[in-house]
Amino acid sequence: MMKEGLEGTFTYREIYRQPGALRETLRRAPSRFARVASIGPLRHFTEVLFTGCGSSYHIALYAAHAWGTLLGLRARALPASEILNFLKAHLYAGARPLLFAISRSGGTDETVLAAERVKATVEATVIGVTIEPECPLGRTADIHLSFSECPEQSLVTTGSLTCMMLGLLLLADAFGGGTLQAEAAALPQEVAQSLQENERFLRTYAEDRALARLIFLGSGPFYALAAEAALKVIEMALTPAHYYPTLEFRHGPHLLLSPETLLVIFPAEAEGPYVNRVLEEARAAQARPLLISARAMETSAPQLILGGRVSELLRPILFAHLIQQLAFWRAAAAGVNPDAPPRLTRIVRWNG
Ligand code: F1P
Repeated sequence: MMKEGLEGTFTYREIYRQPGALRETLRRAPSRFARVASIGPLRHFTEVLFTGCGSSYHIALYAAHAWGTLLGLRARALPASEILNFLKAHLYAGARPLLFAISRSGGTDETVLAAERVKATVEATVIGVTIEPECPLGRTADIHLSFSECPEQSLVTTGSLTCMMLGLLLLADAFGGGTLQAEAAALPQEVAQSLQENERFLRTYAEDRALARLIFLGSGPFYALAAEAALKVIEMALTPAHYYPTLEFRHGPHLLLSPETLLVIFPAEAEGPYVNRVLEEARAAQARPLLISARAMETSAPQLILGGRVSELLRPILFAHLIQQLAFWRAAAAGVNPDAPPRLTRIVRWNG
C-alpha cells in the first residue's frame, strides 16, 4: 500500500490523533468523577471488578492494577466470559461489587450479558465504559461513561484504549485525592512528541522481515500493555505474538526464543535487578531484545527511553501508542491493510 494510502486509513488516523483525544479526556475527567462519586463511598462495595473482551479486557487489567495500587482496595479484572459462565467461582452470595464493564462499541454480547448476569445475581452497581453515546451496555449500566471524544471506525482498537485507560486511572486518582493530576496533564504533549520522534526507530523493527515472532513481557502496570501489544501485532499484522509477565517468561516460555524473535520488555521499577537475567536468556538464544522503559539500563540491548517525568502507573498510557505504531508499521511492511483484518468483526456477536 502507498504511504498516502496508509495515512488515509482509519487505523493510522486513530493512532496519530491521540494527543487531542487525551486532552479532551483530561478535560472531561472532573464531570465523569462527579457522576461516579454519586454512587456513594467506595467502602460500601466489597470489591471493584473490571471486565471486557479483547482490548477492553486489557483496559480492565490495567484499571484493576491502578485502582488496587492507588486506593488500596480489592480490585480485579476478569474476561467477560469468565463472569458470564463461571460467576460462582468469582462472586460469593453476599458480594456487593462495583463493576466496570468496558466495551469500545458497547455492544459486545459477552460484556453486556456479563453485566446483566452480575446485576441479576448480586447487589451490584454497574458502570458502563464505552465510546458510544447510545449502546446496549449504556442501557444496562447504572451509570454510562461514554468516551465520545475518541470515536473509532477501525476494526482494531487503538486510540480509544488509551483514552479509556486514562479515564479510569483519573477516576481512581480523584477518589484518592488527585495526586497524579499534574503528571497526567503532561501526557498529551508527551504522546505527541513521541509519536513523531520514535516512529522511525520503531519502524526499523516493524519492517525487519527477519523477525517472524514477537514476544512482549510486562508485569504489574505493564502486564496489560504486553497483552495488548501481542493482540495488536496479531490483529493488524497477522504476525505470531505472545505475552507473559516478565519473570514468568524464564519458567519455560523462554524456549520460544530464536534469532527470528523480537523480545520487547517493559521493565517495571521493581524488576530492575532481574531484567538482566531475561536479557541473558535472549542473548543465549540470539534473539533480538528491545527495552522500552523510563530509565536507561546498563546493557548493550537497544533501549527506547520514555516517560521519566511521569509516575510508573501512568507509563502504560504513555507507551500505548508505541505498540500501536509497531503493529501498524509491521502491517504496512507485510502488505496487510490494518483497517481490514480478515475474519475480525468490529463487534463480536453470537447471533449475527
Ligand atoms: C471487543 C473486541 C475489540 C477488538 C475487536 C473485536 O470489542 O475484542 O477489542 O478490537 O473490535 O472486539 P468491544 O467490546 O471493546 O467493542
